[in-house]
Amino acid sequence: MKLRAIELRRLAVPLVRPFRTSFGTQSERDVLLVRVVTDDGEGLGECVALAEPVYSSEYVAAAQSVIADHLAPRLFAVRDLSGRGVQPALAGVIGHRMAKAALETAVLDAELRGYGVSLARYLGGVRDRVECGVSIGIAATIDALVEEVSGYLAQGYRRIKLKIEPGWDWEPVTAVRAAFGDDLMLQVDANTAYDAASAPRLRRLDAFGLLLIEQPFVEEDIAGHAALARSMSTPICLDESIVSASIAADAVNRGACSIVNIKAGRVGGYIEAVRIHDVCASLGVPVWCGGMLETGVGRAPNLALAALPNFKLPGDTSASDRYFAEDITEPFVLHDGCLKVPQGPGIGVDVRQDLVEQLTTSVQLLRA
Ligand code: NPG
Repeated sequence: MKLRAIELRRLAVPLVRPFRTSFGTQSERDVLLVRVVTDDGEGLGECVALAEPVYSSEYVAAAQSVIADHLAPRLFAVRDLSGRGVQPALAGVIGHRMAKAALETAVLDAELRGYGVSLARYLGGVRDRVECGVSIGIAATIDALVEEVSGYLAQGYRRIKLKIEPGWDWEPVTAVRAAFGDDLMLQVDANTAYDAASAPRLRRLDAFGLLLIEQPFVEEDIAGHAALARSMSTPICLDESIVSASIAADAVNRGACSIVNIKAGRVGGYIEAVRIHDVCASLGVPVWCGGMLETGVGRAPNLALAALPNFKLPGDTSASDRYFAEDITEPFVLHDGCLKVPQGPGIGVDVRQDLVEQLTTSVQLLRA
């Protein structure tokens, strides 16, 4: 395939409810859609970078800028481009994995649409529906949290993830266990909000039989996570720390985690995500699919990834209505706690162009 043009489109998509984590509150999604135009057809990807560099160093304006100035020219220079060729072509640029992932997804989408093959099949998916959990932000009060959890359980979500931070950990977990019992699949996510001094507080969470505690410490602190893992019965799961398959293998081998959250955006794309899946499978470490409040364009490939065999725990792959009043694709709807894996060619979804136009805040066109 020869790449002819790339369209970078920013959308402002309101969230149905603000999402508060240890690093701030999101009430609108600043979405960057990447559309590639090739001589064999078009493809689409969504960049998961947030508006501000608070989850990682990437943010959406920087992703747009690095694509326009540094990544696009490298892809335009490739004579015969394929999805698998994107990561090697961009290897000279350090980092910027979310920007690279969006490009790789769009190129894969174009390529697979040409073959008539779904991304799920291409990546090695083995199931046609995946079990879904839901990630619940820090609430204003314990009562509001319990009500929110109750609403999602009524919809059928199979597991609950609570965002925690110092001062919002023991109490919300106690309240949710008291309200919904010990059988509820429950896990917590700290988004790096703790340090070694707070380890005793984290160890108290062992009383609750949680599925896992996600990313308690800062991303670089593999040794700290290993020490914490040795001192707690709750499994440690890493998210922000795991940016490649080699780091995943290293973290597991050093005992820093026994479960891995995979987000294709965080690791530079779906090809690297599959490598992480595979290395974790070979080490006996289960994985699950994270989320970054994606629209349907980003949700569809996440579901394709989550169809792989070592995705053993429900993901943060919630239905469209958990995030948006109206999704920019056909909505993903929960059936019996599961979402269907798209089976159409490429990412398997198309955008509602009228709605996309309404939500668009800017469009930038790059040409070969
Ligand atoms: O359901 O897509 C989702 C969100 C899941 O909690 C979630 N994501 O750190 O994993 C994370 C977190 C996050 C995403 C936090 C975006 C803040 C913004």
